[in-house]
Amino acid sequence: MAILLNYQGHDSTPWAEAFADMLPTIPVHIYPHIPNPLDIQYAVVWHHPHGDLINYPNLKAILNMGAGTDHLDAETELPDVPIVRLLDPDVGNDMAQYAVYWAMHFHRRFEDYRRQASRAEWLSHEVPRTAEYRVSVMGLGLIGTQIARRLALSGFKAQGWSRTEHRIDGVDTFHGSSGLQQMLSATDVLVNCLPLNRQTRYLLNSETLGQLPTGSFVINVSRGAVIDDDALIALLNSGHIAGAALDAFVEEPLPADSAYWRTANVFVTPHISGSTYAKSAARPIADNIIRIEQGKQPFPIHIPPQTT
Ligand code: OXD
Repeated sequence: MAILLNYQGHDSTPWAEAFADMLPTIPVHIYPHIPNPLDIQYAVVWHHPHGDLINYPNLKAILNMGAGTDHLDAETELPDVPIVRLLDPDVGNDMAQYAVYWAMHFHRRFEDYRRQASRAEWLSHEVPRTAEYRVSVMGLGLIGTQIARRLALSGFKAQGWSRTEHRIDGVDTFHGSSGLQQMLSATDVLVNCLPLNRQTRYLLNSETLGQLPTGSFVINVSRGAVIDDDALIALLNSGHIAGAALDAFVEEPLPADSAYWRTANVFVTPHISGSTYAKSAARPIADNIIRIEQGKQPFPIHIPPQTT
């Protein structure tokens, strides 16, 4: 038995060390150095080359090294084994901090104070009470829920939307298409936390983003293609949307000629809202391998969209 470790574009060493520590009896083979594909029972992957996973006939599970599964969902052929998403509370914690940071930045007008400071200008602005400032999370999966709870704990009027009904203590929740419209029209800051799939691609377009009140803000911590970039840029340029903090893009790295780099009040960050550290993230993956070896269900299992 062996683990295939394929962390494309990143350093695999800390992961191999963490697994050697947590699962000392299972050898770890770092892609593409796989002495014998028949040995591979667990594929721990991030952005593996498409088609590679069918090369391991004894595979028992695919363990994704991230929360987003869009790369796996885009596969035309996958072995018939469970796909397990990464659920690392440290990643969710960082993403929640990112959302709270930008919600505060927009609510308290810190950008205005930064500009004023450059002119030595002492001028205060009135802002809505924090408890009335409506910060809405789209997507109430495990991470979205963690973000919505943190926004509520930070004193904001936290709201959340999902396709089906969810209840979260301290968060006003909405669902379905009428719920979406209801929430968007009563939002000061929208936080996109939706996974990318057929239903969510460009869900935030000129119609839906246009339902946000004038002067609202957008934060994107999930995937670029949930947002129609042309629509968001047009709404930013017209002043309907007052600013955006964007951490995910259709093409990454964001190309130098992207209009986002040059649009006023757009803050681009390079997909860092929730960094994944081997020290914390290897633990839930190792625990899932142990669970499967004990004949138990791993968690959380991902159901690819084409089978739903
Ligand atoms: C993830 C990511 O999905 O880093 O985990 O984007």
